[in-house]
Amino acid sequence: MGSHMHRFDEHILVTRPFFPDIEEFKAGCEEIWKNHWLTNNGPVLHRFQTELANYLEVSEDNLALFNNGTLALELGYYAMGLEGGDVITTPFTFVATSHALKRIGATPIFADIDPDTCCLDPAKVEKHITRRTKAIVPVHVYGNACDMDAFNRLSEKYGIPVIYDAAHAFGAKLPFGEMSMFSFHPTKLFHSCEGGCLVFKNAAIQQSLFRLRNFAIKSETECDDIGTNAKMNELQALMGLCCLRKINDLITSRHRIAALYAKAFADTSVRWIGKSVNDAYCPVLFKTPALREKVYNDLKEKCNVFTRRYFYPLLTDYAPYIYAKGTCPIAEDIASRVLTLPTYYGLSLEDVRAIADNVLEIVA
Ligand code: T4K
Repeated sequence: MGSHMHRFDEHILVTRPFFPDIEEFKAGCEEIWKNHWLTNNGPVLHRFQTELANYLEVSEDNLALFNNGTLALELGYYAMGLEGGDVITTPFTFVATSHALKRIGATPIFADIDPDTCCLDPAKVEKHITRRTKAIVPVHVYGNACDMDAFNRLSEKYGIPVIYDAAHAFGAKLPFGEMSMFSFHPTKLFHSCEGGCLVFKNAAIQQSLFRLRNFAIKSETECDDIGTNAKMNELQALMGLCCLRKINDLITSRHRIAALYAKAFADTSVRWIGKSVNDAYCPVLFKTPALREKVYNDLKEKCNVFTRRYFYPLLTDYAPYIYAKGTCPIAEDIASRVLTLPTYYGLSLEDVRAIADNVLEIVA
């Protein structure tokens, strides 16, 4: 172990969920206890929906809440009629982006990414558009904004919708496209224990989304489609409401941490690739895959710091998508060299500095 490396007494994980003030949460629980209502469209869910719509500056008619981001995506894709079609998307993402497509019987077609943003490259997408293409699904990876103008142009030119997996982009205030999905998983900068939300242009699909998340039950005696159970419950909604009150602090702390990493890695061999609007993640790129592995392992074993290789392996290395292996060389290269460093509300700047110094010591 290098003489200057710092070993943390308590382990540092890549992220840690935010816990709101417990008294505030307890007060909300008391209300839920009085209401005697736990799920299925309860009053707290409605309040969360209203406050979220205000925060996102959309009408409540253009938003729907779900019990997690994956089911939000699945039902969003389904409501947009993507089943049976091809959908052009990125392999450099969490598996949920494509799993949700496969689960409704759509076929993910993978196009390569832009090495600067790590997001789907619109120029690469165009080559894959055929008569079977039903949509484009880019991901704002790490909260880095996709080239939305270029995707808009493709959408208009070919008459196909763009649906953003914005799981990482809450608080980034980016345009929503035809539809955007936000994940409220506790590893995200904003959360509701588990949860997810869709924001969509066409308010007419809201009712079908509401039905689909409740088994597609239409009335006590009618069920007209194959829906699922994707309802957000009252405790999730309460957690969301409590976290929303702290959203500005949550984002500010992410910005401070990212700025410090960026400064520490400036003019070094470690490339800071955070171009994120909300600094949800802190990704860096190493010169070689071997160096990335060394940093990942040394941080874990010698420093008690547990980073993550988001997103490695690439989706096209996983069994369901192996048919596309080797088709996206830029994504493959970045997946083999990237590492996301710890960031969360409550991580001290002193600790960030020590983590960055450890990284620099390991690569020296
Ligand atoms: N699209 C994209 C682009 C996504 O990134 C995601 C989710 C989705 C769609 C789907 O949205 P959701 O259905 O999840 O709402 C984690 C999350 O489980 C997943 O939500 C997230 N992306 C993905 C990027 O990260 P893992 O397998 O890395 O989770 P895990 O359990 O290893 O946790 C990560 C770190 O956080 C660990 O160091 C432990 C720590 N942790 C985690 C939890 C849950 C805690 O300290 N406390 C906790 O309560 O997937």
